Amino acid sequence: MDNITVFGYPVIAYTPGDVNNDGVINVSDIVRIVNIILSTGNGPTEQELLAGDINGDGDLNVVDIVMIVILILNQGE
Ligand SMILES: [Ca+2]
Ligand SMILES: [Ca+2]
Repeated sequence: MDNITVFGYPVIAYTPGDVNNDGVINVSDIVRIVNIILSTGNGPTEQELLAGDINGDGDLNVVDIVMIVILILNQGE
């Protein structure tokens, strides 16, 4: 088990679902996740992994895409 020491550990700021970290959750974030899953372009940063892994299972896949779509739909009300 890892030490629980947090001092000096870099804190990564992220918003769940806001994968590209532009302040809004929209189709651009979906596109980014799809690109990550398909391994096109640059690999995911730690921030992208944290923001994109909505269900927290440590992986980016279609489940996270579905959950972000739901987030997008719910924020438009
Ligand atoms: Ca975004
Ligand atoms: Ca996930």
